[in-house]
Amino acid sequence: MRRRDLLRSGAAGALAALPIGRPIGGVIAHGAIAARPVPTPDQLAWQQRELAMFLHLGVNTFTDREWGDGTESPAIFDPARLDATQWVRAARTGGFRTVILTAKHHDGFCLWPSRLTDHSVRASPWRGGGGDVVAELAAAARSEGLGLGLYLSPWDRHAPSYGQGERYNDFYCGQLTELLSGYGPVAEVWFDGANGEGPNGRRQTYDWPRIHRIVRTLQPHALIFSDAGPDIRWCGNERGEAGDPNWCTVDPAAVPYPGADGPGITDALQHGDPAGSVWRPAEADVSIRPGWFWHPAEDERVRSTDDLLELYLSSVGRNANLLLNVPPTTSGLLHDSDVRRLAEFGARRSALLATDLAADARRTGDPVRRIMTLALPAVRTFDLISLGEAIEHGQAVAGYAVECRTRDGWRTVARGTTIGHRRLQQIASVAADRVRLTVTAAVGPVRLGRIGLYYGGESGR
Ligand code: FUL
Repeated sequence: MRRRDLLRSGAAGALAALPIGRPIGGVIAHGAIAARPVPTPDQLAWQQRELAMFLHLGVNTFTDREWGDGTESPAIFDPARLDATQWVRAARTGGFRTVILTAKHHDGFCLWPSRLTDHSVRASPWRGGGGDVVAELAAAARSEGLGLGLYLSPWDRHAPSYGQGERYNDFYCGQLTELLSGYGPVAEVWFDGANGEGPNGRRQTYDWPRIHRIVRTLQPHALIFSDAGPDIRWCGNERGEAGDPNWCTVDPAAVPYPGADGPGITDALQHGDPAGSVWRPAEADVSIRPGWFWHPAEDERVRSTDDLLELYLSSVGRNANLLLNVPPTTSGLLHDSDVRRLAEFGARRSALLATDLAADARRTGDPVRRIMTLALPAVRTFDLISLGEAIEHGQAVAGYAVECRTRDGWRTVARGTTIGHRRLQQIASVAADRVRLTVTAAVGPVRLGRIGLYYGGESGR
């Protein structure tokens, strides 16, 4: 049954009343509840990384467009000052742990010298035709300790074989093989759902099982992103907003293939499904500017630091990862404004989360009543609560409340739905010496992680 049906059919009460695991001699008894999905070690590590940076670069950078039509000449591609180390350092300073490059966008132009097409950097004036953006980024990411991700658009508006079934699938799988075998470890492979017409007006049916097999064989630790997973799902919008609630579990039938359209799909991507049979956490992608590619007219429209913090709260703070796009300019460098903004974002986020006011609290738990109490050594003022579940055991919390003991007695300061890896909840500033978290609804055994309390004041907003 889908989540919406659960709620509509009145089964929500049953959901809330589901028993949770009770410790009996150190063992969690799950009663009649079937085993719930848990992340693989790679999915868990991915979710703990929280932040990735997207890099959209290609012929569009030079035509000032968002989608090329495949007729662009490689002669226009010349990012003469390209410095992947600058990109990676800017990402690291902002706290990003992975960089994901558009190795090929919908226009079909390849940022690596693919042996399968002439439509690549090899035909461009950049580095005299001897350059390879993927190689430069892979080397920079490795030396700065960041993961590498690659976006290879299935939709190719240049390839003559596009729309010709097997012929294009062979071509696409060949390109994927080049990328996954030539550049060391790849952490994430990003499959966009766009499936438009090719140069001959025909559409292509992608061979997803074959594509996935290639990734699994060549890069067994790489996670596959697409609307339909299988490892990471799209959050359902390009605004960087995860749903609330947001489950890491999904019903795999809800979004059967990338780019699937129809009623309920956005909802399924946004919220996941508490009854879902597979673990498929959400990634929230959004750009630091209005467009994905660099446009000079948008240099004044780089998101503010406040805005980036809001994005962090609406993605990572809602149990999703944030994939923030920062596009290189025609020079091949990130624009100064973007670099500055990334650094400010990193500094503001670190300052906000630097002091956990609950670090020295005495914690007492009542797992049977699903309550955890923090006794602070003194009255403390905070306005941000960080909650987490130990998701290696799955995700179970469907509702919670946070109460605080203030000068005027106990009062509820926050209520919410899912927690998952992380739930960051801003509240009106409160001064309290006791904090109580109560899980009000759960769909399985609850394993709470740490509770953190922070104070951002004006700067945390
Ligand atoms: C979309 C694409 O069409 C955009 O150009 C961009 O690459 C975005 C991340 O995905 O579907």
